[in-house]
Amino acid sequence: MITVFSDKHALRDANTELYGGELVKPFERPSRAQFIIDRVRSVGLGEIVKPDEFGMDPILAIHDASFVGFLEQAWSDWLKVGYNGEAIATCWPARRMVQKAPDHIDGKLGYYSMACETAITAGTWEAALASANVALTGAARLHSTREAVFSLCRPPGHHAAIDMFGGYCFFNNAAIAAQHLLDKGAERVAIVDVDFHHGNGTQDIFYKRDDVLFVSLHGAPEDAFPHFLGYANETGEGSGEGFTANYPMKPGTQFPEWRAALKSGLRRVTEFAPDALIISLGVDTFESDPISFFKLKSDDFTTYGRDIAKLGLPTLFVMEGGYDIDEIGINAVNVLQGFEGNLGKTNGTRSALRYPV
Ligand code: SP5
Ligand code: ZN
Repeated sequence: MITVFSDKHALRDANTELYGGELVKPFERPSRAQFIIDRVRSVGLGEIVKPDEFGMDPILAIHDASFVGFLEQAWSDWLKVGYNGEAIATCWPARRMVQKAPDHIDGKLGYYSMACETAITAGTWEAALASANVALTGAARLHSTREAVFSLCRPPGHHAAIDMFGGYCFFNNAAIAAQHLLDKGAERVAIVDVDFHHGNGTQDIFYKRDDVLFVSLHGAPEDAFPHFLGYANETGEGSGEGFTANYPMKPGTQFPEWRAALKSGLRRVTEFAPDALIISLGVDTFESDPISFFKLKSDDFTTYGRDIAKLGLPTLFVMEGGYDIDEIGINAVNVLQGFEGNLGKTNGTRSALRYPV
């Protein structure tokens, strides 16, 4: 399997995350991607390629132009005000307040964010752009080769909504990749989000659409971030009704229950009959992840990679979360090896996509 990777991820290196009332070194840090790429190399997963540049159009196909403009300017706006720390939101347009972007950076940060653990810093814009290009390059390669691709995105993307950043995410890499496949001729794309956290951003983006099926397995909103989306009764709206499926699970959930939810979600994918499958690959479901509460073991990642391969669909893996950094490379690459191991030589991803090139 080819891996798409950019060194520019390292430009996203914040010093602060608000966690438990303290400003700590962020869980989402550059060494995450380093451990994963090291593992890709050490197991010989396949060729590693750099991303191509796609410009702003595929990002603007998903995100509001005003939000993208805000992200581009946020760090310099923050510096202009004369603050010393990293750019963190402190107030939001909450219930019964005016939903309008103000002029001051303090207000803009609140207007364009869904959480405040995520600081904007000097290299954030460039790294987020490179991450989107990693996803787009993966989508383009999947389209032209029909072989599974691993887009080693960092920063992650699935909490980024049409006009909000947060949850360590700025651009929704998986959504941008899905739209790119549709624009290249795919009729339907399925996204299965196996990150521990609910993919609120991806759900938001496709909630009213019937050309993208969104399936998410995650810690239940009662107990887990992002807390305000991801209930089982959220199933889509308008023509999107029935094209969102949520599987919230309780603290302490072990692999058998998680795998049953995955199999149910994968049946939904099969019924949808997509031209391509995107996996939002977070490995924060691991038993010793520091911020999550599922109990998957390293071998379980291999097992579910195999389950995904059984669908026989052209598949793009897009990296999301995972914060047990010592094990992140093993767990992420186990999914990919499980996927490949089940395919043999004449596998589904090598069969033709059903739409013309
Ligand atoms: C991409 C991704 O995985 N983003 C996750 C963002 C989580 N940010 C907020 C975390 C709050 C964690 N509270 C957990 C308490 C555990 N003791
Ligand atoms: Zn996560």
